[in-house]
Amino acid sequence: MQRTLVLLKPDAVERRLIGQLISRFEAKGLSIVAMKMLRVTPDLAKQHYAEHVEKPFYPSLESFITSAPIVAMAIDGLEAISVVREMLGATSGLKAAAGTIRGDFSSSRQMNLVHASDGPEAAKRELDLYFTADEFCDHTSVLTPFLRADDE
Ligand code: FUP
Repeated sequence: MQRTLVLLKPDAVERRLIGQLISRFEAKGLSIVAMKMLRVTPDLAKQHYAEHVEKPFYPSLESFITSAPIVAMAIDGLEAISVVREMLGATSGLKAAAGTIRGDFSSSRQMNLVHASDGPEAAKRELDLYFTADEFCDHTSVLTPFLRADDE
């Protein structure tokens, strides 16, 4: 079982897509175990995108990610980190495969709607940026026996 951080970015909120996007993760059988709406500050943006802060595109990226509220979620599931990344598709909506979130809803490299952690270390670091330990609502759905076999 893995836990990953998912952000529905300002474009998702402004375009009124958060319901459709959350539905995709629910339909897949993943579990949302924490969720909040917040405004990313420039300071949080610099922490979140630490690896990109020195890059030429960073000022534009920070301007975008702080431009409107976001929805942050912690999502649990088997292999959740790679499963969610596959659901997002390639970084640019212009390159992302049809059927992925970015492929279906985005035509941009920057306004690509959703962020998700790209590995276990990033997931831990990013979850700590957005949530405190008492904000995770761990639970086992009564539907679990219909979502996967005991030995999966
Ligand atoms: P991803 O892991 O798919 O979110 O993509 P990256 O970590 O490579 O990039 C982080 C964010 O920077 C992406 F959401 C897109 C954005 N970006 C730009 O805005 N301009 C660029 O030239 C490259 C990335």
